[in-house]
Amino acid sequence: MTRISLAIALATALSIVSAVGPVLAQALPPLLFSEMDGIHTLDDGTELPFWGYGYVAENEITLPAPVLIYTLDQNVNIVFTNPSPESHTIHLHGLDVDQANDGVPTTSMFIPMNGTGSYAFTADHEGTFLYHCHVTTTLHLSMGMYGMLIVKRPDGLLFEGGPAYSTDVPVLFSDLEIATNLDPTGSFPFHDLRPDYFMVNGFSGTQLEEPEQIIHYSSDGPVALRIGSMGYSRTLCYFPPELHAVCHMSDGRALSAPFAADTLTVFSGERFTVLISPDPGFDGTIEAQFWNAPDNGYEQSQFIRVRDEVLGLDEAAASTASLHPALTAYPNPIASGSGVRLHFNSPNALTIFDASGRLCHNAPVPPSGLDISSWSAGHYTAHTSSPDKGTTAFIIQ
Ligand SMILES: [Cu+2]
Repeated sequence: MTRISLAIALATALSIVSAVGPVLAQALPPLLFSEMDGIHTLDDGTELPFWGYGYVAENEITLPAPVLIYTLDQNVNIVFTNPSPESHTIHLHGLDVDQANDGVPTTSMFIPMNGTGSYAFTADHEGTFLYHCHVTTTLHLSMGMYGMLIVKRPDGLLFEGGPAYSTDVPVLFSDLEIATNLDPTGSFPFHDLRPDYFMVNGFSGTQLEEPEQIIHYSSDGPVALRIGSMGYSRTLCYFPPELHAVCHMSDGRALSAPFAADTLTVFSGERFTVLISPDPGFDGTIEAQFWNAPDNGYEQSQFIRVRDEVLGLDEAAASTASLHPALTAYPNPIASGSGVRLHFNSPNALTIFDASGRLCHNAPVPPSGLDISSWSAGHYTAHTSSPDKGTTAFIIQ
């Protein structure tokens, strides 16, 4: 591919990517630098120090780092300078690069203070990948040195012989522990790290309701969610049935059998590519539940809004339930005692009966879902109050 055609292909890919969703613009060429003096503002106004990467051209580090987007078979050379007071690297997580360019410092190189290095590789597999610093990894990762890397095909297919789609939206989960970021030189047992903040692309709470964080979709085709985690928490995603979510790729490879996903568990370092084909007029959320690693306890949920672009940036649908009166439970079936919570696509009160006709629930279901951990295995039916009068069945296994 000539330099000009490559530039056109990249520009086309980037304009597609930037059409919707939380995407950071890509500067070319990818000259990256790192610093250790970032300040990240959280949803509650808290400002926490972080370490990170940024584009040299923008002279600013971000949390997470810029999304790096390459085209399949592109020869990539990431030039990385480090004016910060400690050594850092760029580890290309999940990419099959050679050892010298892998960013594991002891087997490739450190980039010391005021040093510059480069990481060269051919982007020979399409998929969703990550990058992060590999120096004292637990600490440098906790401090914020991570980002997403996407390799796209120029033909608009997700992978060779795979489905076509319209747009890419990165969805990177991560978390922050206040104590670590305030005192990175303190001694923290990382196996017991208990994050205080849980983020999607660096944002949480009402920040995710900002127009630029909302995934706007059109009738052009499915949206590819590039899901990854760089957090210490386990993240459990809930996809409402109106999204018709199908997981096609895992850890940078196509799945031999795509599966319809109403839930997806994402551990640190994992990546999934999920296509969503939302119903027209949909305006709802994907819930991301964060569960801590030390005792697998539920911590918090973040909500990623998905909205039909015909509804505009600020105009919410009057009611998703009125647009989609068919009541649905998700996930369904659901495992008892799994800690997973049951959701419904209705804000109305529900009455739920078990197979013997016993009343099990009669109230609205909270946005965090219904705790069914103490419910017996079996078949249940749920009925909405007016105005929908919808009914659905679900199974607890
Ligand atoms: Cu580092």
